[in-house]
Amino acid sequence: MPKTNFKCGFVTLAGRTNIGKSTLLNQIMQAEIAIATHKPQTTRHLIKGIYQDEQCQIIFIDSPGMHQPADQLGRNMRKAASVAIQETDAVVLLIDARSELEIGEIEKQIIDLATSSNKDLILVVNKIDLVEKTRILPLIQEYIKYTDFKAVVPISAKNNDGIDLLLAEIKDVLPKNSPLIIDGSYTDQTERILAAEYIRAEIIEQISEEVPYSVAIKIEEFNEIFDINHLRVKVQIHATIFVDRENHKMILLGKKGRQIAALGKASRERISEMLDCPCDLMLYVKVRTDWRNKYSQLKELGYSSQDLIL
Ligand SMILES: Nc1nc2c(ncn2[C@@H]2O[C@H](COP(=O)(O)OP(=O)(O)OP(=O)(O)O)[C@@H](O)[C@H]2O)c(=O)[nH]1
Ligand SMILES: [Mg+2]
Repeated sequence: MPKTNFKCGFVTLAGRTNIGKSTLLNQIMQAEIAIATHKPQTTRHLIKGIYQDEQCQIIFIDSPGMHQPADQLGRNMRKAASVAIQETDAVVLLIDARSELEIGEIEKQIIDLATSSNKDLILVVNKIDLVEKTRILPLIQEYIKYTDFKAVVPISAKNNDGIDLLLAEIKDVLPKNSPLIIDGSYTDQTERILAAEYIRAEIIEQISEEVPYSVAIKIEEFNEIFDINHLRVKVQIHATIFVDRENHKMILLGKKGRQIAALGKASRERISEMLDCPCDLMLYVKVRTDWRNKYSQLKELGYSSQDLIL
């Protein structure tokens, strides 16, 4: 059945790190498909969220925040973000409502990359809950002096404010197309990936300083147990947390293993809720020196530039 006026396309959420891209994606999808935390460089790979209504299908791509990379992992993350801007139909550039009244270097790079690849650009001023309304217009004026935006939308991703308007503006710029994804899925994030990401989110939230940046999670086992009616009654997960220094391992384990126990408990609750069934979670911690700069280890942990993009 051809849907002549149906619209469908790819939309990349771009912006500096910690600006609220993943929070916005989760809010649109009404599900935690991308972990969002108060610390920068949370998102490491491209994450698809597929929004669909009567008139359109929007394939959102949440990308790692643009930042100056400090290691090979960072360079791969930046490459993934650049590809996501170049290979999409439209780019939503998120900026912080609290920014100085000038365009930041990172924002310029994103705008230039999007315009040189002929992408439609939508400007989103996020975190408007944190500022006086009078601050927003002068900031927008700086941006529209620099380039043409198809639309400008102030939002609070956290408070779900302005998001309907943003969706309407996105629909406007999408090409006419039949739905590209027809299997009814709403994300490309599997339960295994989400389980690993929820463990990483707990580490980011519970542990301070640089430890979360040195962490990679590998799901070693994911065993589903079914009853005689084929209903899933339990999932047993074994996961290894890799760190790149011995003292980071000590911090993760904590005194008398208290820290790892707390991480296990919180992660298990979060994962059980996502799986909608009880789960047993075993966590192991291993040291792999400088894994963030070693190609073979980045590949094994799913962080080669190819893995981040696909
Ligand atoms: N007050 C307020 N906080 C927000 C808003 N949107 C996001 N945040 C907070 O900003 C922080 C970063 O949010 P993320 O969604 O992880 O940001 P991100 O752009 O995905 O960050 P990276 O993945 O590191 O690039 C979190 O603590 C969010 O709760 C908002 O509209 N208002
Ligand atoms: Mg993110």
